[in-house]
Amino acid sequence: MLEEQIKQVQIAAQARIEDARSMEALEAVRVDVLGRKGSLAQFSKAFGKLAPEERAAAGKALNAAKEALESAFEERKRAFDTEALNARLKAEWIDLSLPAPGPRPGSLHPVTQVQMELEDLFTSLGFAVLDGPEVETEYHNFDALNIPATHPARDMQDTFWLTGGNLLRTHTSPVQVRGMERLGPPLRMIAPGRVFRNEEVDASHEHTFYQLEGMMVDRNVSVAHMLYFMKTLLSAIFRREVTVRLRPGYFPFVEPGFELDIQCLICGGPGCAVCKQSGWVELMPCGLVHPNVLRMSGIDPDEWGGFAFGLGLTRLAMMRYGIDDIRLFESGDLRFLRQF
Ligand code: FA5
Repeated sequence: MLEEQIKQVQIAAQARIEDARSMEALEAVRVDVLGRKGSLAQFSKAFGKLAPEERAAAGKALNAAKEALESAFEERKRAFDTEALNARLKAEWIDLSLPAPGPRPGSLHPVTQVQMELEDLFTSLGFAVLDGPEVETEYHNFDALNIPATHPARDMQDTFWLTGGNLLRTHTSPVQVRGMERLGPPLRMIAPGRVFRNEEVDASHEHTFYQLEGMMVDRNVSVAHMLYFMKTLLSAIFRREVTVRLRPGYFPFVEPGFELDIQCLICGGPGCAVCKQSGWVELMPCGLVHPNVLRMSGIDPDEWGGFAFGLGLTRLAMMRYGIDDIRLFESGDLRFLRQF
């Protein structure tokens, strides 16, 4: 009688084990049937009331049912384990024999790209490309450019001074001086490079930025020559009409001096953070080289004359690529750099 009931429980449990679709469902069946309060444990309680020979037979049946069910559980559990392992192997499979992806190719910084285009252009026009030190002497950065220590124009460029009297160059103009000293007239040179100022940083002002100096010293050089080269420069970079304006500007190393502004290409004129709501961006101050500057570099101003300009290279790159914040250039942000 009891053996019959045990058999029934075993058959029902066997069916539930086969139907279990997850580890959790299987565990629930195990607790129901084999747990301390499970259906098989209930039978043991009834054993006390049985005659000894019946008890022996029922005990045997109960043990057999337990063993059969335990091995059914084990088997089903192994099947789940194998299934989980196969799924993981499939998901995490990698082919170790494939070649490594290799380093991601980099690209040139947008300022470098504009700089290289201008170097090509000016080389084709007979200009030498000169380099100068970023740590400059006070003489080359200021005095030789007609800005003695007492001159108020020193305040126009807030300077990082170094111990020992040198400084981080505030502009590329000292390379003009070095060019004149080393090469003498006639001279056609450009000098692209990094410059530094103790600036209040905003959308169009950085403490570290790039300029490109241009200089020509020859006989009978006029403002018309200067305008020709500056226009050629702008049309090479923009390859379309851009609106510029020329207005008087003061720099102690040129006379007359001018400021060449470009109509802001970020807003197109109505005003924005880059042009400080004016519609114009200061791009390229310029002028005819002051006789004192020629003289200090050993060139006779009665025989030779020249022009010079100081292009804001980083600002030019902003206008060229429509970049509305100069701080992006030195940010090192790869999301920005990968666009070029
Ligand atoms: C000069 O630096 C003169 N050396 C330029 C010059 C050369 C004049 C030769 C005459 C003859 P200025 O301080 O204006 O001038 O700077 C030149 C250009 O650099 C500016 O028109 C602007 O485009 C850029 N610039 C100046 N300050 C910053 C800054 N903080 N951040 C980014 N660009 C700047």
